[in-house]
Amino acid sequence: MAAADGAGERGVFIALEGPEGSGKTTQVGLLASWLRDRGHDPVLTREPGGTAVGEEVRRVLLEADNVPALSELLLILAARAALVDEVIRPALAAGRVVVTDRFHLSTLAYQAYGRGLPLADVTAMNTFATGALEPDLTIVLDLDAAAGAARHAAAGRGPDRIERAGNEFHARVAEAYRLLVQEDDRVERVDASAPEAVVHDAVIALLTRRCPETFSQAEC
Ligand code: T5A
Repeated sequence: MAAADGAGERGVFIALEGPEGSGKTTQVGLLASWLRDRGHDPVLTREPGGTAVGEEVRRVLLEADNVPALSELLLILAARAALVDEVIRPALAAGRVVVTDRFHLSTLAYQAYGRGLPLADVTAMNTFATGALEPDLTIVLDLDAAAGAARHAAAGRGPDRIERAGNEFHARVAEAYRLLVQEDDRVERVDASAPEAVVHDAVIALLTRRCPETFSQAEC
């Protein structure tokens, strides 16, 4: 298998991305079942989170009253550095499939396009935090911000600090994802307004097309 960071033979790294309520957690679960049915033993993780440090950072990010934008970025990258070091790189080195619920595209969408931090600085700091590790394939679940918020409301889920950032902020985030899909050929879009099973089929179609060696016959 090809290594996105030039580290040699390794597993496959998949990121699911998208705005609030776009169905990432749901699709990670469906994808994990699909992978297990085919004999894989995937490593599943989420951001921020996935390590002891990361879960503490997640609590601060989602629950603290006031987190300045630059502090928010640095906290997210602190959590990501731990996740990459403790979970993702070891799993890839062991040849595992790693599926993460959010990764660096979230930081570009939320902290650069959403909060207004300089894109070049956010990109450079992310590269430093991850040692330039990037997913082999990122799938953006594309959904309008209002539709995602409506799903949360329907599920009776109260908003966390970032979800309370306002309609304009979340519209910028959703639009940023659409832009980011166009800028990187390792990023693909799926229409997340479709029913869960239809979205799942689209995710699998992308995986088998983009990573056929692992998921059907040829290479990622
Ligand atoms: N953050 C994170 C940053 O600002 N920068 C970063 O770099 C990173 C990594 C994380 C927060 O941190 C921010 C972004 C976030 O604000 P979180 O709780 O993990 O917080 O937030 P989300 O990742 O957005 O998780 P959500 O639970 O809000 O959304 P999901 O996972 O996209 O959606 P899911 O699967 O939980 O589904 C939401 C609801 O919709 C239903 C589900 O049943 C559920 O009720 N649903 C569907 N309904 C209809 N049709 C479908 N296709 C559906 N799929 C799911």
